[in-house]
Amino acid sequence: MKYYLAIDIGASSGRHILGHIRDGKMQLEEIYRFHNGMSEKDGELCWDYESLFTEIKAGMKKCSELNKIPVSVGIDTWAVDFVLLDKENKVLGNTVGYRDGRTKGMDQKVYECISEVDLYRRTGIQKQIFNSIYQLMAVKENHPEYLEKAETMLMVPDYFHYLLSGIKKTEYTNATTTGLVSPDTKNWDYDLINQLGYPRQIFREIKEAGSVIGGLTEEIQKEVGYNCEVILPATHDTGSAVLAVPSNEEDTLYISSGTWSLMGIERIEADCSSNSREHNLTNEGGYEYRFRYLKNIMGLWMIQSMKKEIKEDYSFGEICEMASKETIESIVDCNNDCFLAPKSMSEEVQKYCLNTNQVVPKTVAETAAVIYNSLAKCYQATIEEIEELTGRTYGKIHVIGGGANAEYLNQITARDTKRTVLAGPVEATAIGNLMVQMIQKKELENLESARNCVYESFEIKKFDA
Ligand code: LFR
Repeated sequence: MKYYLAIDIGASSGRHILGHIRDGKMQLEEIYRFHNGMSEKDGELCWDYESLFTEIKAGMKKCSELNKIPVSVGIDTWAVDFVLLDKENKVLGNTVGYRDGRTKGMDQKVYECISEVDLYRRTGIQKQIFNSIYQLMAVKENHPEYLEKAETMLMVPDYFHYLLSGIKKTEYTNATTTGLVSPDTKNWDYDLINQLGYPRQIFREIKEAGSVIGGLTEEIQKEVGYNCEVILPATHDTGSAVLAVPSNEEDTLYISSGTWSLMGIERIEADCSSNSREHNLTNEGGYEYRFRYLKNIMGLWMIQSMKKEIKEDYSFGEICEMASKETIESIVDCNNDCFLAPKSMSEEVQKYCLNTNQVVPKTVAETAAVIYNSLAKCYQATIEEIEELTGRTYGKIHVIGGGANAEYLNQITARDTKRTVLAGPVEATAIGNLMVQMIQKKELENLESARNCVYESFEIKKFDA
């Protein structure tokens, strides 16, 4: 049996999933799971990459214990965050995460170098205040010495791949989320980088998803008990997840539902028009240079944050079930920046309802109901925008990722959008990560047959409009 290892790290947890193909179907085995989150350090919201890497190795060791040694391993994480390494390959400064407030006002600093309109025309990346382009501006403003000392900038999964293999490469799909890559050349936009005054030598060679970058270093081999290849998956988690949409139809609409809800379609060409910019749609780079034309919607982060604040230990399933019994009709704008990193999510939702003269939710169930209903409304508005921008119509919505388990949200999404919702697979990100490794190793023929394999292998639930 040939095993492949996907390490998928999301904003709230990470997991090691071993995959193999048996009788034409993909089989998954979750062998390790660990917690993740940002915490405050010196007043900044930071990730803890050291402890994440310890977890990465611990999960890899598990393969030895199980005697299931993978042929290859690939890591995906959320996007936009990076490390700057000095000449000794040490991380410069705090490992600040994208929800930190350091990017406040950095958009204006960027627009002093290039206008917002020109920036979108060149990169096709929607404005999100946390994009790496604005984070780098924050470093330039507050810690210019880090940029002076930096030899390398690596995105988070690239950094972990480097720690595993000793090789520094930048994977394409995640690189595009920096807002510094050209959708035409698929390479760093060095003119833009110069215009912004960022040191161009720190940006490493970009490699396509599916590239083999090497084996494990000797030190790592000793620690985990084996050697295997390191293959770049689509290292941006959304890039991996969207590969696992179980459809080869032309007009396929998806929501990659987890901490964020990423709603959109796949395209061959990027749309960098002003119309597209005004609707704040993005053109993220994908596997085989396809583009994910999508919108970031705040997503289940709102539920996750609320869950952390309450004393009761409800599961996500219970919260969803409780919300389904409520009748409150208040709606918040999920994409309002006030929900990005509030001190208290429940209070922020209440404040929003109060300020907009709507019924204020008081209980956990009511607050969850407001959040779920607001998400469904936002999905409805987003479909309309995408249909208008593409001139196509979409009859179904594929919901993939952890959020595909949220039954009530699936039901109201079908109700509000008047579209059939097809929910699953839940482990889309790990599956997409595995698909790229398996295609590279010729276990699967190509993306089309891999998507057929996903369709055959995993449960997909249908919710009628
Ligand atoms: C989802 C995701 C989104 C990205 C956001 C921040 O996990 O990767 O695609 O916009 O996190 O990195």
